[in-house]
Amino acid sequence: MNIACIVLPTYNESENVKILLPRIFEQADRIASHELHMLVVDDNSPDGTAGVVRGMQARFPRLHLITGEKKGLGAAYKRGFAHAIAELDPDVILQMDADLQHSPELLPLMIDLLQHGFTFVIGSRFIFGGSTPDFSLRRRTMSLVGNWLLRNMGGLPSIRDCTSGFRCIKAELLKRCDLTGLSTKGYSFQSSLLFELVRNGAKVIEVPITFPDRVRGESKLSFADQVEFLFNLARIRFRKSSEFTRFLLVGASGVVVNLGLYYLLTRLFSVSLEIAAPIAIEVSIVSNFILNNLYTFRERDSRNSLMRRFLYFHVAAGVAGVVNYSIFMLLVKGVGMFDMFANCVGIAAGTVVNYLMNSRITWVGKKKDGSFPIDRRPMR
Ligand SMILES: Nc1nc2c(ncn2[C@@H]2O[C@H](COP(=O)(O)OP(=O)(O)OP(=O)(O)O)[C@@H](O)[C@H]2O)c(=O)[nH]1
Ligand SMILES: [Mg+2]
Repeated sequence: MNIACIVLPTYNESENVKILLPRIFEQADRIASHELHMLVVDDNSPDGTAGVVRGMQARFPRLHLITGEKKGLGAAYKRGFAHAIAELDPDVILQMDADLQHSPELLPLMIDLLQHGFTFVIGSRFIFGGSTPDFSLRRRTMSLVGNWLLRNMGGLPSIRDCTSGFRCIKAELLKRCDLTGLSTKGYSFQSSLLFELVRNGAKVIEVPITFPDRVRGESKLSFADQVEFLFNLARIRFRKSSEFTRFLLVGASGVVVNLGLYYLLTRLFSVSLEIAAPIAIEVSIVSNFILNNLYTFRERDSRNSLMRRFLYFHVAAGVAGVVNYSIFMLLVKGVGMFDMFANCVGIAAGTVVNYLMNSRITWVGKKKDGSFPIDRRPMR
């Protein structure tokens, strides 16, 4: 019989696993198509979670355990997936939290949906019927904003819950994915994995879930995880975008043009710096435009005329400059960040805004071969 394996990462969940594991195995009889196995990936929890799991293995022969060093949720999942695939050869792999926030009663439905043509089922808090009854306004807002960013920046317009940790995946789809480069932290791992699955052709369906607060044990998601999530967003988006790589190269050439011309004008032609600087800026914008048109977006069949593209490119450069400056000031004055570091963050944010405006407005359109650029791809 085919095997479905739940990979369950745990850190200090001894109280929860005592209750959760029997509830999960109760569902096994309701799953006719698969033999249900469970792999607990415990990171040497100081509260003795692994010992509790070992104590239950005699009662549940399909309960497996691996232990290791704590390196983050994503690292635990990567180890768990690799172990499950190598040792159990399942055809379905599930992700679930150990803190009773995910209801085991949904497992049969999720596995069943894979028998109907879907390859990736998401337990979703944000579709009709799903809910987060105990979320504070702050957490609900952060979750919705995070998901909105992922959908809109990442080109996943139709997935409502991109960070859910309750998922059911066809093993052959997961095996096609390259997990090595994915982030190792909580939210970032979940969203990076989702992108990788979609990129590898996942047929996605979301089912509504209720996500109550955890009652026992402590949440492991920190503020740092949330900050990393934002950085990771840009990383996911641009990881495999050759257009973005070319855009960065052109941007770098613009810096050389700007500095070189400024040097020539001020040093060789004795032009005052008030005049030399704007000339250098405008010439570098024009040279960037020409290169982006001929090189970066050469595969695009842009809907806009050359004149309009030229105009929009200037607007994008202006907006990016304002974003760069605003973030720089906010970080230096508001947060007290070291100015050189704040400037780097400002430049990075300005570059991303600049790229997205040019990709989505200036050179908007399908590629010449009829395919969609990565950030305009429809989902289903
Ligand atoms: N093995 C392992 N498991 C982890 C690690 N971090 C979190 N987990 C587990 O991952 C699951 C989700 O973590 P939580 O802290 O509950 O995250 P969350 O459910 O999004 O957040 P809360 O709603 O605040 O609980 C739980 O089962 C944790 O025990 C880790 O570093 N290693
Ligand atoms: Mg939790």
